[in-house]
Amino acid sequence: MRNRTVIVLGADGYLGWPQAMHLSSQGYRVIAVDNLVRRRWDLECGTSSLIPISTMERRVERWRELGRGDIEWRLVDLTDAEALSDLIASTKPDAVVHFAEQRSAPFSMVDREHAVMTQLNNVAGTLNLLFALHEHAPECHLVKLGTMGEYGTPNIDIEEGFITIEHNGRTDTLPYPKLPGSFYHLSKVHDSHNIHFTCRAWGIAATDLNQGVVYGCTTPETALHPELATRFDYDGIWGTVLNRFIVQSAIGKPLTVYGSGGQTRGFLDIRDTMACVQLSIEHPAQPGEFRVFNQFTEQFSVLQLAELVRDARAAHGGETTIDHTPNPRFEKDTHFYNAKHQLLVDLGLEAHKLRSTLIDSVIATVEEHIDRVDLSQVGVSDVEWTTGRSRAATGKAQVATPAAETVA
Ligand code: NAD
Ligand code: USQ
Repeated sequence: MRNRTVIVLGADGYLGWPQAMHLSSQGYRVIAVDNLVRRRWDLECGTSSLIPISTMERRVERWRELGRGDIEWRLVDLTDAEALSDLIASTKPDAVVHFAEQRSAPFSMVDREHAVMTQLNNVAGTLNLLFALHEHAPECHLVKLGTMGEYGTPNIDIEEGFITIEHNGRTDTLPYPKLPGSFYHLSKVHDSHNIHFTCRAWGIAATDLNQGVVYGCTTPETALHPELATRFDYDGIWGTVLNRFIVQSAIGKPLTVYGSGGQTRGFLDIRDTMACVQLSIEHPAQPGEFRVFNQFTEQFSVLQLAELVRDARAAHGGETTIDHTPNPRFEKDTHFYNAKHQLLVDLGLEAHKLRSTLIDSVIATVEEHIDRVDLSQVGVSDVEWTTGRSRAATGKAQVATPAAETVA
């Protein structure tokens, strides 16, 4: 499988950049693609990565200077169908790893404009990709990042993509029912349906990785040089829960547990994201196959995570308080949760389990960049799920769309 061409879409992002380096280290020819819109969304939200991040040009240059190989950088917007089609036609990839979406649930819930932009960007970008693959690289394996949040929190076990149902004496295996909790999570459900359809109708080979919440910021490749670092978000829009709790704890602020903290989710270490994507590429789906893997390694409730962070801090003499704040989201406060996650293990995944040493090392990274923490971004997110206003109603600035000029 090595020496083959892999396109990483969304390669300027938290996961895309380390994934591009990881695959390059494994001997793949890597083409790193992004439209840099995330850097513009940061400007719009007044947010920024805690860890300074270099431009894509600088990153790939540093990678080359360190003798690690060539990562080919291309500025392409997935909503530009022609540019995307040209990219696929000219590179004929063996695999495409698709991270390039608007991935924040709170951002998608700000108002009508953010909801529409999220779904246009994500659903249309993925559709453009499916058409480009069908036309120019029909053998290519699509590895698409979905999300565990597609399933919601049903009161039965969550299977990996499909469930066998017996109904009125007949039996069938069908896509597992979806009950997502934001317009962002809904965009992933729409993607899954579109991908599944093109597998059946056109013979596309696809793996949908329903990933849980990712934590951590260090991989063997990001650790090589500060200019190879990946972004680390901690604010109320982009920061995921464990990363946020660790930053809050490092700066002595209370941990913002929404509600009772009984919301249970699947989690994984960023190094396991790298491994799962590699395993998926190395064991590709067959033509016409729509394969779904649940990509997480452990389940935790939000309160359990807060307690883990508090205890890790206490082991070093630090004190952390846990605040139960009203939940700005619309989600079940406590619920049954048992999601299967066996298929990637069967392919060879050896999970990094969450340990206090990992929490310690992220706290150390935060302390290194403590001057960059914006205290106004650390607290409870100010996006309320039930508001559902339009920009005109809120009087806020225009949402940045992918088609506008990009920022380096
Ligand atoms: P991120 O925002 O850091 O990176 C996404 C990248 O995609 C950005 O660099 C952005 O500029 C780019 N992008 C967005 N729209 C684009 C377009 N139209 N054309 C080209 N590039 C575009 O997000 P991330 O945390 O790295 O997440 C990557 C993927 O993994 C997303 O699809 C997300 O839904 C999924 N995922 C993330 C997590 C997590 O915890 N971070 C968990 C589960 C799933
Ligand atoms: N939460 C808190 N306090 C906080 C922040 C979050 O209690 O300060 C809670 C939320 O209410 C939620 C849980 O923590 O119940 C997870 O929230 P999150 O912001 O970490 O994760 P989420 O919004 O679901 O989105 C993130 C990524 C998204 C990915 C998803 C995986 O941003 O791209 O798809 O994790 S999953 O949750 O499995 O769908």
